[in-house]
Amino acid sequence: MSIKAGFVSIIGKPNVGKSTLMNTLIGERLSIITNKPQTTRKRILGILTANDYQIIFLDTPGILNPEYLLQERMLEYVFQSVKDSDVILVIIDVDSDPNGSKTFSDERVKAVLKENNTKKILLLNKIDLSNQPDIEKLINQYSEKSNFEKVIPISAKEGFNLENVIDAIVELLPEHSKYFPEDQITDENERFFVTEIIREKVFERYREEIPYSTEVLIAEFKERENAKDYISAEIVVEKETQKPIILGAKGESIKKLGQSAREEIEKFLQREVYLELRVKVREKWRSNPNMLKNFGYNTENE
Ligand SMILES: Nc1nc2c(ncn2[C@@H]2O[C@H](COP(=O)(O)OP(=O)(O)O)[C@@H](O)[C@H]2O)c(=O)[nH]1
Ligand SMILES: [Mg+2]
Repeated sequence: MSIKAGFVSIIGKPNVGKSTLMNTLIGERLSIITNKPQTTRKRILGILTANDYQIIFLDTPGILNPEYLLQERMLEYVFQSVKDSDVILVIIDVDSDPNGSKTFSDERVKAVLKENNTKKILLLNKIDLSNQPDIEKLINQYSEKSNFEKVIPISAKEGFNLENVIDAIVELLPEHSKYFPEDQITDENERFFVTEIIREKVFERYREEIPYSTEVLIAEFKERENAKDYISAEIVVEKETQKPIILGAKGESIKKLGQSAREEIEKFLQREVYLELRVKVREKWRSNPNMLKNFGYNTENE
């Protein structure tokens, strides 16, 4: 039997539902999802294996104009993913822009796709929030003038029409043996997902600049005999003034953060853990090349 396999990047502006789509397709919460833009910072891999195909999805950070070095690194992940792909899924959010035209003419998205001959599929997401005539208009509009192989309306959140997305991808993939073992769903380790879960809770709990100024590092991750796993994580912020905000009055905020993160981590790891959180200040880490490197924001040419 011939097998098709390949890499498929998911790209689009912030908040259109890229991470939701990958998680729904893989059936695991690999990528963090919030109602705030720019939560995904690196590219996250999700592997979907069936008898006759293997699709390796690359969830990427939202495309925007970088304002600091971290965002430049994030954009580099998008370019790299697109370069490595056999198929590109471009997502737009039909709810935030019923005309669609403005969303897609976004210069940044165009720049990423420019001079790229990879086959592309356009996904019109969040159709659960839109009405039928609007969606049909959009489909017609894009089918006519674009160079997409297919235009597919979906709801990533509700799982609507995703079989069609899979079929369309498989059709475009090259014949190739599987890249990963059948039971593997990602390439990152438990530590990475623990930091992502804590970051997600930071996004849910704090406002404005705080989540964007925060990085999470694992200081210690110990499996213990006759005791729960011990995880000690550092919440790194950019300024002294952000520290008391994370802590909250009498440490109430960080305590709640720790509780909700621990519950989610336990669900993900399917075992109980003891989670300790500390706050550290690393002045302007988002603009510091060395710190970014230490925090794992590597670029391909380093
Ligand atoms: N109603 C609805 N909301 C969605 C859908 N897909 C994603 N969302 C929501 O849109 C927000 C952004 O989703 P996320 O996956 O983090 O977007 P990303 O920034 O592109 O990765 C979250 O609040 C999601 O719950 C959808 O199909 N329908
Ligand atoms: Mg995302």
